[in-house]
Amino acid sequence: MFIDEAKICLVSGRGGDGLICFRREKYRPKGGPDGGDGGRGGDVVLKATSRINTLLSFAHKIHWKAENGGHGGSNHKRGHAGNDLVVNVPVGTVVKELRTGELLADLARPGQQVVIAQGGEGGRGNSHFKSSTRQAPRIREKGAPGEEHWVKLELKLLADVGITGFPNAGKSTLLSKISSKRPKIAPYPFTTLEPNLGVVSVDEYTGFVAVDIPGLIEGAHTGRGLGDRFLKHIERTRLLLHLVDISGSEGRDPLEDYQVINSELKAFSPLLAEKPQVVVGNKIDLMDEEALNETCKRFRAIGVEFHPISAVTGQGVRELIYRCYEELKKLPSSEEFVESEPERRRRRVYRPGAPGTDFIVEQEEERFLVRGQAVTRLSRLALEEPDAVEYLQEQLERLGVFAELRRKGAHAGDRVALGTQEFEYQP
Ligand SMILES: Nc1nc2c(ncn2[C@@H]2O[C@H](COP(=O)(O)OP(=O)(O)OP(=O)(O)O)[C@@H](O)[C@H]2O)c(=O)[nH]1
Ligand SMILES: [Mg+2]
Repeated sequence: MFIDEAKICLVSGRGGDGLICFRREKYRPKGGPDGGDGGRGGDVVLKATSRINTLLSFAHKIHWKAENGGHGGSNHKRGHAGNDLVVNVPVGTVVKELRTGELLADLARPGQQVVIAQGGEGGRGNSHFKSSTRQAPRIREKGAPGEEHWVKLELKLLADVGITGFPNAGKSTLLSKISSKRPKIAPYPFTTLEPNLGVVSVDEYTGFVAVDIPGLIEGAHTGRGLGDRFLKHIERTRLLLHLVDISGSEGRDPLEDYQVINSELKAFSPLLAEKPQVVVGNKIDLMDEEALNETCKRFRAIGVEFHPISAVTGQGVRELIYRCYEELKKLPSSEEFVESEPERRRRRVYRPGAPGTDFIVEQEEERFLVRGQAVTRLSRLALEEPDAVEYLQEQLERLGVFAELRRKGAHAGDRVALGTQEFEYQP
């Protein structure tokens, strides 16, 4: 089955915890602190590959998690870094934040990759907390939790030419004539339910990719028929092949059909409305010379010169292929179609953190919330040791958090939340 949308949850690894440990040496009973740091958690990376072309693998597997970092060891030994999880997606995958719809990445080239969930930092071991006043600190940090992101993947197929038109116009018939693709063809509307890609060869060495999408009808942009769900697949094509059944075999007027499709394209996106078109009149085998001339004249009156073909007999089809190829040559080659060198550089999705470089205090019902870069680290202190509690108090005092709490009207005994920690305010 062709799957072009998926909703998945990506979770990076959590950082390993720091360790409290002291050096043991013969003849030196009181060694210094040597607890190592936890390792970083693994990132979750989405990477575009041309080896797959559907999002099928995400239909049943929703949760993807990278490895956690290892805990710190004695003798300053750092925990091992968690392995990154590299998730392959087809080229043309667009990644959006599920909740907000915000665009996170557009993986249009093979090899392109992006870090969606960054691994948690490892916690520091007690060797970092030694000071003149604290020779044997029993202080350590826990690893930062991994990030969890629900994202929506959308696949936009990459093709040079998009074939569009009413149902039954003969789009699939044409694709089967010009490529080795054999889509289903039938004399009823909406035969095609999912996009079909076909490679069209112009000569021995050159070719282009065409995509046949389900037919459009008037009101498709409001959801009529199969709606405009598939139009996104031709948004990225460079050229539209607008196929019109000019024989009137469906009892409709070809000129009207042509205009209806154009207004549907326009209603969907200005990008589609402005895309260059080759207008093609199909089913000329059902018409006599006179009827064909008549229709040509009517189109010409609105400034449109269509290319006459019969997708069934093949009349005019070869010329059409050359015509499309010539048009494509004139258009800027969009880099999406260039199999570029795999891009090894990783882009990271940046999300705004708590504002400023320091901290903010907010009152929330019964408690005060302290957030900000300056205090994130502190929120990871393992408070099971009195040393750590003391250290936390010193640091909060030093940063001015206590002063800010006082200013905000905190009283002795009020609850203060710092990350996942909660403690009582004692001025
Ligand atoms: N006589 C004649 N019939 C054609 C021609 N092209 C297509 N047809 C017929 O028109 C009918 C519809 O063709 P399809 O290729 O399935 O049309 P489509 O545009 O893909 O239709 P949907 O997938 O439903 O949107 C079939 O019965 C085809 O045999 C043509 O050039 N001449
Ligand atoms: Mg079809």
